[in-house]
Amino acid sequence: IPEHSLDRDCTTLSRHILQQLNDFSGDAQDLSAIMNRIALAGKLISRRLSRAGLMANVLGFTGEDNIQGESVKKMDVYANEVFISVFKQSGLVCRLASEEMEKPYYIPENCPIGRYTLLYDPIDGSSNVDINLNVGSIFAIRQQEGDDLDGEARDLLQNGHKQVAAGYILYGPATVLVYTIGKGVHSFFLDPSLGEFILAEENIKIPNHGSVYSVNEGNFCKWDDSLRDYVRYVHRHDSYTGRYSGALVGDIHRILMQGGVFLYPGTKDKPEGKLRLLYETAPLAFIIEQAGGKASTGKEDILDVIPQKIHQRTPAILGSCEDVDLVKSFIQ
Ligand code: AHM
Ligand code: MG
Repeated sequence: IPEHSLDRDCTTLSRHILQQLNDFSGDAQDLSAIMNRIALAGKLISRRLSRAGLMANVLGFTGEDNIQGESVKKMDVYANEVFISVFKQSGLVCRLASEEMEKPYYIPENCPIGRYTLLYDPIDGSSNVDINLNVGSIFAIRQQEGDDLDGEARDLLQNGHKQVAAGYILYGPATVLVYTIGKGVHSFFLDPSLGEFILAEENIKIPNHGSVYSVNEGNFCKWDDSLRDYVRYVHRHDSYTGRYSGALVGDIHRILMQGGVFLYPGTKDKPEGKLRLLYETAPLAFIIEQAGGKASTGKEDILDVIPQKIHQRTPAILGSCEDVDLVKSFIQ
């Protein structure tokens, strides 16, 4: 086999990150190792999801509520723990903060040497699990600042520009991992026979405009007039089509590849909307901006928002530049 064909067909995730960083310094090695662990978590979750209907203890609820007041599914618990366990003894990540845990989890054997923190939503769109539709995991990596002696993780209360890497794993018909380390956006497909994520597309660029708008119109009556006017505008124009799956990762992936806009606005009773800044909107904003799109709360760029608390929510408008600007023109 000629060497170049191997290069083309088999660029693995870890190799890609090292190439991207173009050096073999400690930081680059660390980042590559962290991404490898995230990929391992993705493989484990993907494997479990693919056996959902065949194995006991995969589908359904645990009977408990999480810190967000939402019913916890067995897959939420499993996936949350998978991310913790892949980082045990890695020496890299001392803290993990997730949507499912009230406070960050500290891995004793990695603290304080592990200077990175993983922020993640283990299963995004968990209402889709029981009906065998796509779900995802979302992640971001930040570098720890200060010693966090009191375990309050206050250094996480900074804006999204502090993310050194971010991405998501989409568990669809195939499992896809999309990541950025601030040098473009790249996608990888999981080859189950190799157990490796293989490069699919480098430097993905989101189209400047797309026909899709993705929003839960069931909330129409709870929105501000400005947003209702936007949706009425879209209804009047033939060139738009609605797509909403109930799983953010899938909806964002469609928009990243084909253009359009995803919205989860605030409502009258919940002005901050539903989506969490540190685990959902900031990582996805990093991806969308790196792909040449825009990510806004309606008032400011999502990446500029400084959270007051780790589980903070923000309204979200993400997607193609033209389409995000159109939504904003109604809001302002
Ligand atoms: P989850 O992480 O608890 O599953 O919640 C986030 C999900 C997103 O994936 C999706 O876009 C949204 O919640 C759907 O919410 P709604 O049913 O209110 O439209
Ligand atoms: Mg979520």
